[in-house]
Amino acid sequence: MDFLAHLQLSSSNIGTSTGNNWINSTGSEIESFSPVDGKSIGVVAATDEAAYEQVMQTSQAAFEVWRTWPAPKRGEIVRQVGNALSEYKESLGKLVSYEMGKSLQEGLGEVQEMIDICDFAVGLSRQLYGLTMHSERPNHRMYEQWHPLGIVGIISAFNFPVAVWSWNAALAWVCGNVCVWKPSEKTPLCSVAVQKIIGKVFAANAVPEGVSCLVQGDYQVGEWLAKDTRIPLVSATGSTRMGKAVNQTVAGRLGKTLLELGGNNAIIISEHADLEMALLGCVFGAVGTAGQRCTTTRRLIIHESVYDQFTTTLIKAYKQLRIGNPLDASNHVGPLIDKTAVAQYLLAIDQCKQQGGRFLVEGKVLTGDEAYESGCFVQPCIAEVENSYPIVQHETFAPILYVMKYSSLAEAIALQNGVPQGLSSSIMTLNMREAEQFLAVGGSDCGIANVNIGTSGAEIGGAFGGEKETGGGRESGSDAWKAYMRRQTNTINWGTHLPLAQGIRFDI
Ligand code: UN1
Repeated sequence: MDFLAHLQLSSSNIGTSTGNNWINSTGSEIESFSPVDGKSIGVVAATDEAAYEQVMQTSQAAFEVWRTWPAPKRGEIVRQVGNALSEYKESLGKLVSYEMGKSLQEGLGEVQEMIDICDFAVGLSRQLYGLTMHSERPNHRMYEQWHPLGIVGIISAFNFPVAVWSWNAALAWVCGNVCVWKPSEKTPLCSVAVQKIIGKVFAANAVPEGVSCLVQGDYQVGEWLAKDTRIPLVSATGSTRMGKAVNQTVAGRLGKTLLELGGNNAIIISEHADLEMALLGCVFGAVGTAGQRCTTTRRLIIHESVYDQFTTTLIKAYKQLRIGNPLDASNHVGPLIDKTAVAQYLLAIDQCKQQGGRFLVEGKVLTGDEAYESGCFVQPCIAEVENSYPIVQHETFAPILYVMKYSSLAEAIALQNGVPQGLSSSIMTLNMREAEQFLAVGGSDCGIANVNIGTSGAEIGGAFGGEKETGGGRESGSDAWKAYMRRQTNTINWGTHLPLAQGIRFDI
């Protein structure tokens, strides 16, 4: 495991940091076990209240300085962060794969996503544009400008232990904010490794201590962030249940949230689809990251005329999947994150059967091979269902793919939309009218709607997020940066009179 040494990780790590200072904490030990081999990778201490307070005070002071740095200068720091991540791409990708369990290809892809968002943020640092307006009054000028918010709290999930944080941090920083990151307690070492990489860049550029902070812990530390009135924006990625709790707490103090929660993403396979291409998109979407992306393909809605043909090839493809150590590049699928996730997978399969589901590829926990010793490897499975089954309406973070038939496109779209979540969606079709109908008003109700592409694997350049129980937030590309800033409208009178708007007369 030379990547651990390269990333300066040891068996015991301090987990709380304000950049280059690592703060001792008496919080309980969080031990990170690899789902790949079940071995302990290392421990970090959870952040206790005193360490949290130190982090908050340091980041508050850092904001006063950082916000005065010109945005392109902040962008220059982010450019260097991107370069440093490129240097460490191999090691960090391996750590992501080893601590989280996704395939090495996907681990490397996750680090690439961090590098990409840094590039994007560098450009953005010269483009935080406001509009100018025409005043109704003579000799007046109106415009709007964007100011940073302050401390951005970032709560990230285990499934993208580094990339989703970087979408938030890279944008937040160029906008002039400072960040306090609480990673998932299931993947603390990825966050420590990233913080160390950043720390070097920050030290070389005399970035104030506190611009990038790290705290560790479970939902309780998340609650501290949600309650803390010093944090104007909390960006949270995770389950809908977690997001609702964060949202209620932050809304209770009229703070802002940016939520990226559960998905229940479907691909519609039309009778006009290129079925070979569709197959690849469906399989990668369903089994990539072992079904633990929020963009994972959970449902296939297949036209009745191609249903038998498509499910037959799908079953064949599932039989060819190589499941095993994700660091071995020849494997397609790694383990689930832990045994709790395995239990949830088994429970969902049980419930699916009870509710009437018929399995085309049976699910099971894999055993009998040394490679499966951690107990976290499961067989990706496929079940024929009705969309209305409670289990199909629910996001189970595991490789369980539900398939169903449709006869008209309107019906397919209704099925696609007929779940509480609204993150990602796709249609596989070569028929232009169908594609456009899927994208038009009355089509997909999701934040992401693709044509001839699966539901996962979005590029950083677009705004990422979804509707309904997905939480409504938008991160990453497009104009998602606006969530990290406050808008100020300025009206300037450069004339010699004080005319009032709306023609009101007020003479004294
Ligand atoms: C997530 O699962 O939380 O679109 C994020 C994708 C990735 C990001 C997923 N770029 O699948």
